[in-house]
Amino acid sequence: MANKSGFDTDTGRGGETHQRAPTRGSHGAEGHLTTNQGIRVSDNQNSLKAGVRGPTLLEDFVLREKIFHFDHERIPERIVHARGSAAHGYFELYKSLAHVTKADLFQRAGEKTPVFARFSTVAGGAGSVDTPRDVRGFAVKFYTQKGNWDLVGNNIPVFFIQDAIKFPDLVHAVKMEADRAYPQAGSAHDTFWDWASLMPETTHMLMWAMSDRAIPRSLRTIEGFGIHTFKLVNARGKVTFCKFHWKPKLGMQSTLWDEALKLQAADNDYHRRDLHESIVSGAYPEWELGLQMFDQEFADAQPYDVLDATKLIPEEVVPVRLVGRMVLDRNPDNFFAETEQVAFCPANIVPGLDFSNDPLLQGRLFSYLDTQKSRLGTANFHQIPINAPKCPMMNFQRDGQMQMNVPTGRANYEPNSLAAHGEEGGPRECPVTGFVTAHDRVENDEQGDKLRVRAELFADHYSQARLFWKSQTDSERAHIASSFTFELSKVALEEVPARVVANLRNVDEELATRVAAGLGIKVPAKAKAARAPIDMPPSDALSIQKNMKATIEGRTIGILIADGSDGGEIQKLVKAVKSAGGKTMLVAPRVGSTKLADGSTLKADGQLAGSPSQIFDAVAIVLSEKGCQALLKEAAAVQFVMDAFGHLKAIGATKAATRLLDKAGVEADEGITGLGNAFVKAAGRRYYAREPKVRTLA
Ligand code: HDE
Repeated sequence: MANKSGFDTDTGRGGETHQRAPTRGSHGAEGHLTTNQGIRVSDNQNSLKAGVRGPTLLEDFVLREKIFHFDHERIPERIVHARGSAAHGYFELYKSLAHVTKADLFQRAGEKTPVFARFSTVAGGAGSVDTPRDVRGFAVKFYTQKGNWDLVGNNIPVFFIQDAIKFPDLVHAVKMEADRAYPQAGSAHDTFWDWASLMPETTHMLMWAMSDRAIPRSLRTIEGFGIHTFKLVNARGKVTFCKFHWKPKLGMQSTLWDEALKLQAADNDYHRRDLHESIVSGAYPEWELGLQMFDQEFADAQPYDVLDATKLIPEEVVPVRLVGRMVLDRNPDNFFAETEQVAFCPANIVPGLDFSNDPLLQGRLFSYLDTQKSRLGTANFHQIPINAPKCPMMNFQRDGQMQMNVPTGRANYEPNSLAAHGEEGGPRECPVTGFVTAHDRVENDEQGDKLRVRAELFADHYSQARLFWKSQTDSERAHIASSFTFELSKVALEEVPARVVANLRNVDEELATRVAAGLGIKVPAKAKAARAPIDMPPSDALSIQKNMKATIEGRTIGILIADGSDGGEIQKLVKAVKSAGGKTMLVAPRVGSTKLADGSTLKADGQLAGSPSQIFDAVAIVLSEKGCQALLKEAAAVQFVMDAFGHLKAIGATKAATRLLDKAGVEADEGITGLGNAFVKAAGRRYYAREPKVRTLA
């Protein structure tokens, strides 16, 4: 018979209509299950009912508490940068920077400061894919001994706009369109390009966003930038201007557009998984922190304004001094508690650093604190462990929703004389060690007037867009022209593509002509430039391809095998890749068991149908004649090889696999090798020279 919990005491089996899980008190249990009030729960399978088939009772506080909590598990996602992945780690200083900054974390060579870094896309929602064409956020919280410093940057050194007042317009335009709620994570649509085409100040950033920077291979292979000019302040109060850079240890690496599109289908979580798995495997992601330092005299002599976030300072003009490294060596324990609840804020700076008057930065100083109140629901969000400083924190702020601390005593105001009466008096300000705003004179032509204006050099919208274009390789230029063409081909508002091309004519006539030809439109009259662009010397540092590392360190090689493959050959290859710092993944038509040449069986890591070659950096095709014959009939195998070739990857193959390579249209070049060392060496690169053979670019 059924007892009150629906459990058949006679047979030990659940009844037909009220089954219970057979795991009570068994596998992996640790301690007693309780409610949030600490009451032990007797039955976590059945709600309380009036009779076996009767209605559920309102008094079931166990059920109500569980569902109540579940109903409120989500918080508002970030308005921008909603999709993100993060990790813990440390920053290690190479050499003391005491001569330029008194910031505590920059004083002692070799000292490590704990960090939490979150990477993100910008436009998509929290559940969107990892690989759209988009800017990547690069936000780092340094838990220094003198308070938290947040360096909240992107993987592109400039931004779309110059003044914070345009940010809501930018974000509204780029996010999914208001009425139809698509596209969800990309800029290739009417409203973005309508807005951008009317905002010439976006031109430089558009060049970057249309380049391969916006389709990175891995979060581990992106650069990071603080973008704005900041100030370093030393113990004597001397100010040095500074721009922050992060340089990835693995070098930069991007995907191709066709590959990025196919990655969206192959693995929505491609970047998140890559970050997580690399940390699990001990291949810790690493970046070096670099500083570009300059003074007012330098700033005054440049043909651009260092307070304008649409401009960069070429590294060839002010070198990037590498001052330390960041290593991410620990995955979050809980995504929600850490990655979701982390609250970055550019206003979080420590003594020794300061803001510049960049009008975009100034707006950000307000926005982030404000947004946290609406996301995390309380002014006490700094008490959440991931946000709390790791140094002492004392003040007279009290109460508020979700106050987690229990402040003692009566001293919730200052000044007070309670200490004189034997009571706790609380902390006091310190003019010596406290944060002091760096000396700065607010000056403008009309001293003292309140003005809604921009400084003169902000009007130059094209010189640096041209600098970027001139600094790219031919292949990178073809990618940029093709992305403009692709994105604008998705725009239905007729006059918009022409408006973009009219702007591009101020950047480079050839670029404008290529985009117009790609779109099949007439080259329009040049847009009137608010300020005539100038020519700046090209900067190699702006190109990805000129700065790639030929290495398989941190990369993954897909090895396609089938019945009849040679186990010895597979093993040799796996060993060679591993000793060069790479990872391998065996792919076979059946994941369970592949029958090798010697009759033994091998379990693959991935099934061919679900492991297309776009998830790998290079592929090896290890087949016997018989195996090759069988795979000639597998569309996924042909596609595997065809995409690897089309995505300009190295392909190493056994002689017996030749017919499969032929069927996939593979033509010989430097990247097509046998197995062995030649392949391991070739696998560290992409073969951009192959591209004209596989696709027509603008
Ligand atoms: Fe942000 N930005 N932003 N932004 N931003 C946010 O803060 C904002 C800008 C950046 O991983 C929001 O917590 C304004 C530039 C990153 O949690 C919000 C302006 C740069 C992240 C916000 C900018 C960034 C954000 C959304 C123009 C590169 C994700 C939720 C004045 C230097 C941080 C939140 C993370 C997030 C506002 C422009 C980078 C709404 C008003 C420029 C990496 O406060």
